[in-house]
Amino acid sequence: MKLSLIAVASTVVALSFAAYAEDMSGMKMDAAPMTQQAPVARAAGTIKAIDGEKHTVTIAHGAVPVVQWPPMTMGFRATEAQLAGVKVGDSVNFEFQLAGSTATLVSIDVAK
Ligand SMILES: [Cu+2]
Repeated sequence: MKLSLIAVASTVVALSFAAYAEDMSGMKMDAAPMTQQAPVARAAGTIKAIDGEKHTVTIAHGAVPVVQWPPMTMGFRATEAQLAGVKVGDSVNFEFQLAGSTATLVSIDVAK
């Protein structure tokens, strides 16, 4: 963890590391360091709602230890193509990236 923090710090030398550390103070300490590209997490769940206007899909998902989530029902940002491939009630396996409190789908597949 320390080594990866040092690696991240060295990539943001153009920025103030003090400000960076301050931004991170509200985050869980064992969460991955925030970089331009958040790590991709995987989860499984059931589609509860689809909003084609807001481009969100509400999924009741299981626990996601990598981001310290218990099972919950929540919205994910999704592309039109991702929304077109699923319907309410589908069991899905999906990948997402978390940026702050916004979770964005990377991929979503209906479980066979
Ligand atoms: Cu969640």
